Amino acid sequence: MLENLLNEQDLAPGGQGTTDGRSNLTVDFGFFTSVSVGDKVWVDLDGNGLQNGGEPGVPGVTVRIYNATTGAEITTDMYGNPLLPEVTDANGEYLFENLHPGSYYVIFDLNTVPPYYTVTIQNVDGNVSNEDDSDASPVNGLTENTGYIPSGGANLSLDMGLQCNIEVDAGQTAKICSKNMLALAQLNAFITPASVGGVWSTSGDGQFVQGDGTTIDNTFSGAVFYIPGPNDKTNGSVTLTLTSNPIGPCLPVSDTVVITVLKVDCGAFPWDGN
Ligand SMILES: [Ca+2]
Ligand SMILES: [Ca+2]
Ligand SMILES: [Ca+2]
Ligand SMILES: [Ca+2]
Repeated sequence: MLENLLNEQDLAPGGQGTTDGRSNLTVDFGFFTSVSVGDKVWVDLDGNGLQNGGEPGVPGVTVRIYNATTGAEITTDMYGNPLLPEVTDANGEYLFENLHPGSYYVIFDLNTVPPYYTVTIQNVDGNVSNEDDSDASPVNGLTENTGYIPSGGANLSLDMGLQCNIEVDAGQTAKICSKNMLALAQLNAFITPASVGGVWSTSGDGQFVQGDGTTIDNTFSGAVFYIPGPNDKTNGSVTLTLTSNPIGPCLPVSDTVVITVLKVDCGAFPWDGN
């Protein structure tokens, strides 16, 4: 890489000394001061596409940097040392250092973003130098270009905002007879992504149990049946609520489903509609 640093046209014939007799080490000998590109992945809790107070950083996101002119990924720094992809730190920050002056873009590796996030709105500011807006494409994590960063400069504007994206659906209404258990599978409830997990709760006095019909378990992954309680039978219905687990800065999300509890013993006599 050294040959790239020594810009031949800035050297006198033979490569000795300078053409104008005045020494400008920065230009004449290519001793550029390096430039930097960064610097943040954060949770855009209010979804406005900008970094606001109290919005935390997201660690563990891989970022790669590219030459905006050639489209080539940058894999060595200006000193010829290997330049590895950055991974955002505990504060959600990354920084590529020791780069040649030039124009760059980065690609945030969306495969390294936790599945309960989606990328927030892009470029609400529209200004390439805005250090607080999100520049990443929600489709592929690609940012805009920095524009030319001169020797000694830095562009810390290439950021990506993420929004919590957890969907909870408690499923479809159902009817059960008072002495029967409700098979929760028939509700077709879901939490997306499933890895977030969640818990069931009831407005009544019944219990969630595992597949053995007796072991109490209100987790979404563990509960198989709902057994209506005395009040559920008296009321004739009960509301079940499915709530996602809190994860990172993402708040729990809930949905409800109403279960009709028929005041009949289905096994004893036909239901008369009351
Ligand atoms: Ca925000
Ligand atoms: Ca921008
Ligand atoms: Ca920034
Ligand atoms: Ca920005």
